[in-house]
Amino acid sequence: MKDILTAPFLTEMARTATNMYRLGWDERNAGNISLLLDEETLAPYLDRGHVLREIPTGFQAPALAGRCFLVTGTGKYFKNIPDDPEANLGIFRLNDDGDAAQLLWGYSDGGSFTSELPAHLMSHMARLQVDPAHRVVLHCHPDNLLAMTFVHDLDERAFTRTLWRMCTECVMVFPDGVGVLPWMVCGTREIGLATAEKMRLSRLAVWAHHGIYAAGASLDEAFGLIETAEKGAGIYMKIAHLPWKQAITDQQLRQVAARFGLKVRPGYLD
Ligand code: 2HA
Ligand code: ZN
Repeated sequence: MKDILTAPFLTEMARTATNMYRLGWDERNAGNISLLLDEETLAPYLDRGHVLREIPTGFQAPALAGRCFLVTGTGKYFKNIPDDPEANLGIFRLNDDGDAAQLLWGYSDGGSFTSELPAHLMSHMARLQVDPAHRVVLHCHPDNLLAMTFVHDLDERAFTRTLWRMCTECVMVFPDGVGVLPWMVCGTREIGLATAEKMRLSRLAVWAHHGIYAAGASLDEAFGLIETAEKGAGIYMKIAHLPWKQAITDQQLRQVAARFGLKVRPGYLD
């Protein structure tokens, strides 16, 4: 077996968490990441039959039975991941009933997966239905997106359109828009279901007064989605209270969509 600490999926996870921490998106134990690992990716590093312990998840995810995930640990700090990946991260196989994690590596101090596992696994299920290349779910607490949920309408069409108008790249990076949930108790099955429902239509879901979820085929894609939405939210928070002299128009957004062949969320530019 190869040394798992050299596995690209592990080093990239640590690098992503570090970048998120440095950007201020993951204070203390904030945020969580889950990465769906294909069998051939994992095989050189771990024996899927060697289970260290089994941790019930408290909910059913039958569509993901037998699949393997790399997931951040509950209560762990993103800033510490590069120094001790084995304590702060875990790799598990979801059992055949899809309701328990069979730990294969990590959580070495007796820990467990993130408290937000329901939102992660339910989002993975929703995204895989619409995108077979889907692999990653990211959650974090970026300042400007959070701030925006206090001063902007939470209607997701309005929220999306505002972000699109804040910089030209926004509609290009997330033409599928941003889902928005009202404030809900985090870590629950309910918020997991509501997040997954949003993820059917867009790869971004904002949790009002809490943070954001992103999904993608890679860590870079999910990270880039949040980075771009947070950029838009930052511009908004800088200018929302100032008189505007000019702005990007709907007609200009439609021109961008036509030029780059974007599949813009239906009804959002009409
Ligand atoms: O894991 O961000 O939403 C800490 C959180 C909970
Ligand atoms: Zn959170």
